[in-house]
Amino acid sequence: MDDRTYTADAEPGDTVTVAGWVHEVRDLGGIAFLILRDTTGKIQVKFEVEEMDDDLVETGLNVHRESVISVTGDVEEEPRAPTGVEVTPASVDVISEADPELPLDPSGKVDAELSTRLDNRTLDLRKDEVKAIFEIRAEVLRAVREQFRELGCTEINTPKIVATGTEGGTELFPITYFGQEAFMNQSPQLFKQLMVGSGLERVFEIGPIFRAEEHNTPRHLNEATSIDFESAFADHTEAMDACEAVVKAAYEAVEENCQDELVALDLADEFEAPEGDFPRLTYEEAIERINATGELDEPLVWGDDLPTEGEHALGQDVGEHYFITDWPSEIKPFYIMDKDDEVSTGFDMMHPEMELVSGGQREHRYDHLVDGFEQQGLDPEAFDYYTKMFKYGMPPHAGWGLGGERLIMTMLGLGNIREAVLFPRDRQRLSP
Ligand code: ATP
Ligand code: AMO
Repeated sequence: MDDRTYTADAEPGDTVTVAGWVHEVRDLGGIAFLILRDTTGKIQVKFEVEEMDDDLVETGLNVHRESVISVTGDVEEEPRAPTGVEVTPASVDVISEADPELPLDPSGKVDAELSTRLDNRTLDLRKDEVKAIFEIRAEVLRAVREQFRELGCTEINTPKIVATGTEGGTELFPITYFGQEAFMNQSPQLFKQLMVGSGLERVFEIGPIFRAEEHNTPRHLNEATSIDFESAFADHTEAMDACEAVVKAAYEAVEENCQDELVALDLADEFEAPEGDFPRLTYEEAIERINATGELDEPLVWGDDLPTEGEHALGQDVGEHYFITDWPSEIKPFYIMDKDDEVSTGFDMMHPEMELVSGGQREHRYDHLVDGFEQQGLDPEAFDYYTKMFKYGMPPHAGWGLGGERLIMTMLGLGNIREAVLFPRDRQRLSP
């Protein structure tokens, strides 16, 4: 529709054609108002029942909510209208009539369960506060890409159908690949490492990861978006610096460019980009601080993974984003470089509510890498496509993976990670 005007651009004195959804019809007897909504906002359309053509009034007042219509008419100033202007229609065209029985109310006056909302995402995203999440998500990804560019990274895309897993502790989704066993990729881990040995040196990828998590939790998805970084000639501290820069850039971009969306989410007053360096605690300090909170029944000992309640207690104690460094080697994956017999270069970056990032310096020495596979009960032969490249000149390197939805979820204080995905995949949900 070339001749269409967005509602936000309709100025008094203009003759416009506005098109969008019927948000609401209010019939006050002699006068009636139709509120038309498009992606830029809403505009009032006024029907003076006695003075206007009967067909026009009938069309305008009988159209069901959420139908798609276009209205042509003159724009006038009207201080009592929600946006200060209104359209007096010369014609109304019903383009796509909506069923009067809506599965959910896009005006938000009637609350709907999350599952009803996810089943009807198209209608759900007509709400300003839901649309705002995805506008912010897009801004975060834009800002993250820009920050990676400033860090000198090249964007890569790696395969999602693979022959082996990498992340122990979470299950793989098996698929059949021309009669051969294959899996949906859990992480671009091995491929991004292969690339830092290739001459690209510093890479990032934003793409889906697939994890057959058994449980339904508010912070796990079966298909998530991983933001991955990997750099040659870097150690874990440089990887942490890059991680901090990327997370801060995301917050700063939202603060700067998404004020309308923050208002829609009722977050404009409280939203703050993190300032200052993220504290860096060692694993040992972390478990001591968790134990000191007295929140756990059993105190943690060296080698324990941090349980969810422990992460939460520590998050409350620290009160801002922070890193946990110097994890025990035994609970970090085979590809993480050890500092000594017990301690690794692995790190996690935490939001007070949950883990956002895992990373570390990588083992780039062929013999150590192959030994590491064996120690974790993995068959090095199956990973030959990966390990063999470590025989032909692999620089020291480090990197991390950041959960995209967890970043959005924690940034906006969403209670459920599914709020940050258009069409989430979980135990119960395979469509839409
Ligand atoms: P990892 O980082 O170890 O590869 P992950 O990203 O799933 O796995 P988190 O989600 O941060 O790790 O998990 C932290 C803690 O949350 C775990 O130690 C465990 O206690 C708990 N947890 C992890 N997965 C689940 C799950 N599917 N259901 C319930 N609790 C879980
Ligand atoms: P890890 O398994 O810790 O590390 O994953 C990195 C980050 O990805 C997010 N994440 C998830 N988000 C939602 N649902 C899930 N099921 C899910 N699983 C993971 C989390 C997590 O912190 N290869 C390493 C990264 C690296 O070392 O570069 C890895 O995948 O925010």
